[in-house]
Amino acid sequence: MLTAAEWADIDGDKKSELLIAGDWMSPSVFKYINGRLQNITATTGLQTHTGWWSSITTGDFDADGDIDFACGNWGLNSIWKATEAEPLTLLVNDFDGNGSTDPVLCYYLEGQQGTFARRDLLCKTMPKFFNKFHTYRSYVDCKTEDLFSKEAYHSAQKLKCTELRSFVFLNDGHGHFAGAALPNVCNAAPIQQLVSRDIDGDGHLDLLCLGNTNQNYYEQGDIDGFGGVLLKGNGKGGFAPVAYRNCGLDIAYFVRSTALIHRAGQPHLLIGCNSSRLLLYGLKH
Ligand SMILES: [Ca+2]
Ligand SMILES: [Ca+2]
Ligand SMILES: [Ca+2]
Ligand SMILES: [Ca+2]
Repeated sequence: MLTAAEWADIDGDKKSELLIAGDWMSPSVFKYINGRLQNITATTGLQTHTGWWSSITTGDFDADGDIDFACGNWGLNSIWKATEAEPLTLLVNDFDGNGSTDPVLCYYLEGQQGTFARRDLLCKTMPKFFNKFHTYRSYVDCKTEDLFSKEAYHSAQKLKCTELRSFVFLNDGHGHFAGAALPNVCNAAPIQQLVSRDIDGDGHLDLLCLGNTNQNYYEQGDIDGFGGVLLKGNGKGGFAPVAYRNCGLDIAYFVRSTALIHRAGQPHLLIGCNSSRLLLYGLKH
C-alpha cells in the first residue's frame, strides 16, 4: 500500500522526480522519461531498504546543494522485528482456490519462521485447511513453505520487509542515496508525518516526527503513547533529539496529516489526527 509521495529534483536536471513510500517496499523513485514515469529505484541505492514506510519529507539536510529526504517507518515498539536475515514476509496468493487473494503474514520467532495468524484464524478464513490441520500441534510444526501446496507457495508473491526504523537518505548529487537510521527515540511509534523545517531558526533544517496508529489488528492494540519528537539538524545530515521539556511537544494522537499555514502573518502547523480535533501549533520560525 502506498502511503506518501513527494516531488523533488533528486538528480539536479531541473525536473522533478516522484518519490514514494509504502508498505512492503523500498522508498521508490520514478523519473519522467520519454513522456512517462519510469521506476528508476534500482539506480538509487534505495532498493534494499524494504520497510513499512509511512511518510516522506524532503530537504537539503547536509547543505551540499542537493535534495535529500527522510522516511518514517513502523518503528521498533511492537511485536514486529525485521532484519535482512529474518525479514517479515507477506505471502500473497489464492491459497484456498476460491477466487479471492489471501495475504498471509509470516515472521520469525526464536529463529523459526511462522505465520502471524494462528490456526483458528487461518482456518476460519480458509476453511479447507481445517482438514489439513486437525490439531494445533500439526499447525505449529508445519513449516511456512509446507502450509499450502508446493505450487501455491512457489507461485505466491513474496513481499519482504527488512527494516522498521525511520531513516534519512542523503543524496550524493547524482540521485544515489546513503541511508542512516534516525535516532532511536523515533522508533517508539510508526512515524505517520515528517515535517522538514528550520524550527529553531539556527539555519539548519530540523525534522518534526509525529505518529502513532489505531490501525492494528485488535490483538495488538493501538500504539498511542508517542508525543512526537523534534530532531535538531546539524546541517551535515545528522540529527539529535531535543529533550521533551525544551520543545513543548505533546502530540500523543493518531496523527495522519500536517500542513504549514500562515495565520496573522505567523507560520503555524496544522495537524490532522484520527479520533481527535484538528490541532494548531504556532511556530517561532
Ligand atoms: Ca530531476
Ligand atoms: Ca543534500
Ligand atoms: Ca482465496
Ligand atoms: Ca534548525
